[in-house]
Amino acid sequence: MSNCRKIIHVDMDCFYAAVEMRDFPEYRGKPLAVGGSRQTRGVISTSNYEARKYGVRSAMPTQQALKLCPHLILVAGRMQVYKDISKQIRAIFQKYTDIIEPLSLDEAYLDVTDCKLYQGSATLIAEAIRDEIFRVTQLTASAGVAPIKFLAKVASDINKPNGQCVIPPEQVDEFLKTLPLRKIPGVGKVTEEKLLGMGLKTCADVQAYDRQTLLKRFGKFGEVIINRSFGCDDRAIVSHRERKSVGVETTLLQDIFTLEQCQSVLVELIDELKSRVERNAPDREIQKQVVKLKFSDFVQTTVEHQTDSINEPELKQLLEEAFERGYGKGIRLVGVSVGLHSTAQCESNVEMKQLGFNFNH
Ligand code: TTP
Ligand code: MG
Repeated sequence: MSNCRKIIHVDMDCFYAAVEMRDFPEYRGKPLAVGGSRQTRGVISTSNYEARKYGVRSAMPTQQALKLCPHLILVAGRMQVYKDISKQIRAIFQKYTDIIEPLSLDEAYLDVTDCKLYQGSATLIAEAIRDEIFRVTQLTASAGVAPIKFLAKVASDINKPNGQCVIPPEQVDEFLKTLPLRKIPGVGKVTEEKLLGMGLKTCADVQAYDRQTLLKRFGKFGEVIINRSFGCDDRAIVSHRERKSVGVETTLLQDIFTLEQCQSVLVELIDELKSRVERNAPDREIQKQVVKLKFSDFVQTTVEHQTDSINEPELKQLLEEAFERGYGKGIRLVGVSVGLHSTAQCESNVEMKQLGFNFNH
């Protein structure tokens, strides 16, 4: 049973909006939203609590938000600032545990089962983390503490903003009894309505319901609903090993022999590299770019330099240097990649020495 785990879910309060209020005092106390403009058919990313009183919510079209709250202050948002704060927060988490699963810029699961600080009290650890987040960022966070992953997430919402809620193992059953099924992650409006149509509102209702009927009606997701309703969620906290590089390479159908041919392959690869970085590491900072060539005799070489962006003219220079190392040999593979800064580096660069490269993908 997973009941001995100690999971904390930390979630910043109205994150983007809170950052804007921190940096622009004139917004404080007034309804504020971060989002795209009405003219560009934008949507709201988030709103502060004053705006939420008017019903302004994340993902709502800006036009509708302005109807609900005509004096709403709308700002475009500053993604880079939010990403930087996200890094500061993660550096704080890392002082307490290595087992961290970020869900978004402002939210993460932490497994503190083995954390020895505060006599191992997850409640005190959560408080310490929230205090430190506030000290470092002047922003408030809320936390949920529970022996089960999804309940930690449910709990972090309960005393928002700037609060926390603890569901100790002995209170899990009691808590589940009244927990609305809508609170189970993945149960949206549509599923909720189907469940209500079957007379099922809370986890206790599902516990008492015929299992087979639920499985027939909802398939695999039915099993998730049943498991969660009984308080089962053995999913581990997935702390991704941090990606240190993003790359793309191609083995050519036939060896090529001229620099110009290599350059045109490189240009295509650069496009693909850009979209891979955009997809797989949008919030990461580039540390260096690397060109790799493999010659017809399978000897390979790499040339790299420090940079903070993907730069085609510079990559062409690196390619030229690598090409010259072949002394006329054919080229069978061209690759290009970027090395990424560690997100944990924050002010100190202690982790940078670990930035190694593995080209044997
Ligand atoms: P959330 O944690 O869902 O929301 P929040 O932090 O703004 O408010 P809460 O106090 O309820 O936690 O999302 C974190 C940030 O992610 C949010 O500030 C903006 C962004 N976001 C979007 O851009 N679009 C969305 O639809 C949602 C839900 C969030
Ligand atoms: Mg949040």
